[in-house]
Amino acid sequence: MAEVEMRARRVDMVIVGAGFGGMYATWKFREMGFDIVSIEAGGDVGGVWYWNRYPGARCDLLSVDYSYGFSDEIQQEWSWSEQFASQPEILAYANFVADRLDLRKHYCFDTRVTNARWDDARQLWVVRTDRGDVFEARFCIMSTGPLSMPTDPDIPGIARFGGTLLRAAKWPHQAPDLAGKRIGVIGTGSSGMQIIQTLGRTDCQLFVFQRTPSFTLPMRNRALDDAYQDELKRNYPAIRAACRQNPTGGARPVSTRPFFSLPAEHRRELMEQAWAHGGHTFLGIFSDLMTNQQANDQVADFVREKISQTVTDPRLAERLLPRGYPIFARRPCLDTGYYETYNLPNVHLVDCLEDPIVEITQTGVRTRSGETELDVLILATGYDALTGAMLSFEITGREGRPLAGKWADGPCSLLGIVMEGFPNLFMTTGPNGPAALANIITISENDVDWIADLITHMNRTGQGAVEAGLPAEEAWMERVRALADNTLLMKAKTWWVGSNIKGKPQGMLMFTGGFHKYREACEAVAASGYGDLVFEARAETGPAHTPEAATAAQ
Ligand code: N01
Repeated sequence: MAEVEMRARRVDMVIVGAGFGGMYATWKFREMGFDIVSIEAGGDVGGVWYWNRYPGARCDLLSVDYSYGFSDEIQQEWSWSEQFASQPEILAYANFVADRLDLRKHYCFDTRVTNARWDDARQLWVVRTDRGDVFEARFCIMSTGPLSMPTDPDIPGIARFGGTLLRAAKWPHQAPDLAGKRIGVIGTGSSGMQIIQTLGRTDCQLFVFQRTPSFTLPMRNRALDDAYQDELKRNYPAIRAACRQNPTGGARPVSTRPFFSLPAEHRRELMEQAWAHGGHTFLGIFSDLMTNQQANDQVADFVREKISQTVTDPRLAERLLPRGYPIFARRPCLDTGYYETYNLPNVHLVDCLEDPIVEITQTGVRTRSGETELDVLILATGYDALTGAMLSFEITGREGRPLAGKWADGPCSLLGIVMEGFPNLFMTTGPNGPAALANIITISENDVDWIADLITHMNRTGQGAVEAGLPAEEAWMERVRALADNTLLMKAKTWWVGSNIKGKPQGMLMFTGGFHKYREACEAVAASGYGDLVFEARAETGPAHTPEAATAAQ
């Protein structure tokens, strides 16, 4: 042990992740003068967009919103070609940012953190990787992403499959040749739907294994012309400011109008307009869709009516109708002709509620009624969300306390950023923050900036360590729970509440009060002089002071 520690490289900060959070943290702390090392399991930048190269992968947030606002040079130099960007374009954007800001030189790619241990006496983290590196760092930033730990379904026999097994979240870089093949897709969440609507229109026989039908709304994507781009670039400061005031961290309209405050015809007209307009417009036309069950039912009925009108075979349409949970209580998908795909003769729905999957065989998928032979099987079965990445390696806090123990009944933190018992460890877009419920890039910028201000405060006041105070952490967790309990969100089984993973503690994993309220909460902690946090003065034996530039370069 002592021998390994001898080879440790001392840095100011370890940053884990090269998604949008990790990249921004890498830039921010580099500019502040920190000696940093950033670690990423993938071979390059991009995070989830590096891995998710499946056919049809696309972001369902507006590309203008889903982009960095911290650098005017970047937002002026980059142009989005579509309203909702495709995965290749988002990955190209991540690469453009990495090149433009010269971020790659800070990264160890193809490297996984295996262990992070807090050393109380020396006030630093000892971080080990699967390549045998040991880093000692005063601060550790976990930008590990809310959706970065894909899961296989608990179906027996996956390893037995003799055809090509593909995972949406780990798609091969060399696109597989799927032409003329018999392809099965398990999973009809956002990933599965995008794959189905894309592959269904190609030369193949597509078998969709659907357990829970999801609600989806038309995306109505479009190209962005030059005039629009120019207008956008002129208005970026106002757009970014609006995003920071918005519950979604994007520029989506928000309504204060309760559903039943309008007459039925007017409500219908608004829903028709939202349907025709596309995107998430629907979520912005009434204020109480997630708190009023009757209002939610009526909107769900409207969407079900649209599905029935689109799918020509009424029996098939019936099977595609989402039921049994409130609309928008599972992540709403945005599609391009998803339901129309089922009118194609080569697309076949296997209803796994009626005919459950029994096992994967060497040659296909066996359901109760028989086997479907396949050349290719695609798993689009989701993620161990929010906590999966953080618990995939050992994190040990004060007095040898493991994170897995602290989170045994579900994740807890203050603001999704800091935790009691884990000093100088910070998360961006962590559990108990808005994470996947709002624009991840807006949240990342907020979180990294907040951490940077806190570290500046520590350096100015001679503090060596900081963690969340237990009362403040408990109060935040109570707020997270109470907010979710007051909505319809708890009425659906979804990864939002951990119900997709066997044995995972159940409970809303995110702050549901909206990004704007979350940002206000972050600002309030800072404005109070960080009264909710517990500081410890720098120990004699602690790491050398971070460079003066660290407090000056902001
Ligand atoms: O995963 P999911 P995802 N037998 O968990 C099914 C983001 N995202 O990767 O619901 C049969 O939503 C499961 O069925 P059920 C976005 O935030 C964004 O699609 O458990 N089926 C479900 O249908 C999204 O919410 C974008 O009954 C089984 C599916 O697998 C999040 O990522 C694009 C099964 C999992 O759906 C996750 O989406 C893609 C079994 N044993 C992803 N086990 C965009 O921006 C699981 N399933 C557009």
